[in-house]
Amino acid sequence: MLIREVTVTPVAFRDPPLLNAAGVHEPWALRTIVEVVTDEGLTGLGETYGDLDHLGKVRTAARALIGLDAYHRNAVYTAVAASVGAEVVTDKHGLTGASTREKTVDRVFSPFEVACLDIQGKAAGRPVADLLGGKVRDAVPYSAYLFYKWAGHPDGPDDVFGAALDSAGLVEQARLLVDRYGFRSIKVKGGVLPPAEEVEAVLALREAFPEHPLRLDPNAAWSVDTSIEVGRALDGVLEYLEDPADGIEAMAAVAPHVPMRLATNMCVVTPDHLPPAVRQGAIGVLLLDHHYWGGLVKSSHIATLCATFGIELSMHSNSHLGISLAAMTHLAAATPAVTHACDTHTPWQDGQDVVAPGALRFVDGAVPVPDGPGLGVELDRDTLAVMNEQYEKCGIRSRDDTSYMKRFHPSFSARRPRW
Ligand code: GKR
Ligand code: MG
Repeated sequence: MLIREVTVTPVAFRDPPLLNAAGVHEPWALRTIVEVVTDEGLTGLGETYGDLDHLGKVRTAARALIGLDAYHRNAVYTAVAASVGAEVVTDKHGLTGASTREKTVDRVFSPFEVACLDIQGKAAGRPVADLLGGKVRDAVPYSAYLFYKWAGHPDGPDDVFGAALDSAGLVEQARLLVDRYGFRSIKVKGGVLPPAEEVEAVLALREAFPEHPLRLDPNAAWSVDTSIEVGRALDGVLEYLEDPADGIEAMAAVAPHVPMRLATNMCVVTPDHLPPAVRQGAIGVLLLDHHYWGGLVKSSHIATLCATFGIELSMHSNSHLGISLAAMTHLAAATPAVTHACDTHTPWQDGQDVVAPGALRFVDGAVPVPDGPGLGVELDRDTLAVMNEQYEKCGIRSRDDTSYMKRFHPSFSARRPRW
């Protein structure tokens, strides 16, 4: 099953002004859609980041894959690694931690690996979850991912979600997402307001949603002392506290002094980070993300490794489209150790998608695993063309929440720790 053609298409879709420790989301979010076509006429889909440096690497790697066998993950990885070279690509926003060469290669490899698995599944007439060991759950629970946000982008109209700039706003936003999607757990993106106000918001959510597990993620905006103070103030309230402080050492300094597990998608983001994190007891939950952990198979191996060391698993997300949601769902469905509801930004896309409608839906806050062959989703080519045109016109080439925030609040600083 030889790879005959690879198409790489950057896309842009509307994104609301979601606030975080790095700044605020720009009006357009970027992604890259990968299509791998084989000599037998099967097409596999993958989705990855849209930042220009990364896109360049994905395009170069695509050319290196022609003629390889879609079943030969190792050969595909080797070809991607050779095409990436020694350069290390880091995100401007810094919300997924430091980069290394391995993480750079893993990020470029991921969409091709997913596309090859999609092809293998289509060839076998089996869903991708079957290629990962078979599903252990029929539907994957996701969390309502709350953000403080402005009512709309300063240069545009208000969006359908409205503003959320205090506890009452967040509770209202939670109601909207829980009513619309049926989510059964809630995540708050913190690191935006002074920690005492974020504690108050979490307590307000606890009162409004007494049964929903809650988690708070300030993206390392706090010092060790602040992290301990917040952790203690939320004793018995949080399922886990995500990335309160910056880096393995700081997390290890916080962990023994707070009552809940610490989770991360920032201080452990590549295999090199696991040994020191385990040795120092820095984390109790890892948020997997196949987009930077080298695809679905490697993520599933990392999950097994984490379980060995008593580290629980959840899943991280950035703004994404349906190919990623399908891949995340197959991975979580086939990974028994993922015991926490996964994160997704899907609601914030408000229906925009490159995937044809019907294959993905939320039922009681969970996405039923698509049971068609491969990922079980198909491209909507008209929407792909529209989103590619949006990319060409939008002028954004790399996600830069900090510069966008500074246009409106010049004194804003994304320094860590901020509090
Ligand atoms: O979309 O603003 C965002 C999030 O802050 C995202 O970029 C983070 O990487 O969701 C992520 C997280 O859990 O840290
Ligand atoms: Mg996080």
